[in-house]
Amino acid sequence: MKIEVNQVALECRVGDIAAQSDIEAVVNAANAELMPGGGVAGALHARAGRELAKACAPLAPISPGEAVLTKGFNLPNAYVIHTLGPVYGRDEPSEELLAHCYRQSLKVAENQGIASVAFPAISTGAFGYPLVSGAEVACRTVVSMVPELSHVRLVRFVMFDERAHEVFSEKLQQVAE
Ligand code: AR6
Repeated sequence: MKIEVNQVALECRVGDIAAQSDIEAVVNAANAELMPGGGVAGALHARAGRELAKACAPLAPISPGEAVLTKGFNLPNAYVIHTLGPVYGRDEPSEELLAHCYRQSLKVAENQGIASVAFPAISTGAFGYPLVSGAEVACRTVVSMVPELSHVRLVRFVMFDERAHEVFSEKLQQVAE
C-alpha cells in the first residue's frame, strides 16, 4: 500500500530489505557492535560484502535508539543507516527507544540529503518486540516526522511476511488519517 502525507510517500511492502534497488538508504536492525548477525543484519551484511563490517567497526558500539551511517558497498543502495533497537523487556523505556530508532534514522537521512529510505520492522525479530505495538510506534513516529522532512520524499516499510505487511499497512493507514 502507498499513501502520501505532505508530499512524502509512505509505503508498505512485502520483501527483502537487502533487495530494495530503487531506494537510496536502507535501515539495518543492527546489533550494538554493528557486526553481521541474523535476520536483517545478516541479510544486509551478506549482500554488502565484508567492506561493510570494516566500515562499521570504528562506529561501534552504539546504544539503543542511536543511528549511524555507512556506504552500502555491494548493496543496491548508496547508504546503510544502522540503528540499534531495544531488546523488549530489557532496554527501557522500550517504546521511546524504538521511536528514537525511527526518528534518528530519518534525521541521519535528512542530514545526508537522502531522498528515499526503507525500514524493516526494527526490534520485532530477535529482540522480541511485539509486532502490533512495534508497528504502532514505527508508523506513528514516521508520520510525526513528515513535517520535518525536506530531502526524504519516500519512506518504505519492508515486511518479511504477509502478516507483518497487513499489520503495518493497517497502522499506517490509521495514523495517517
Ligand atoms: N528483510 C526484511 N525483513 C526481515 C528480513 C529481511 N531480509 N529478515 C528478517 N526480517 P531482526 P531485531 C524481519 O531479528 O529484532 C540480529 O541478529 C523479521 O521477521 O532482524 O531488531 C542482529 O544482529 C522481523 O520482523 O531484528 C541483532 O542482534 C524484523 O525483520 C538482532 O538480530 C526484525 O528482525 C536485532 O534484532
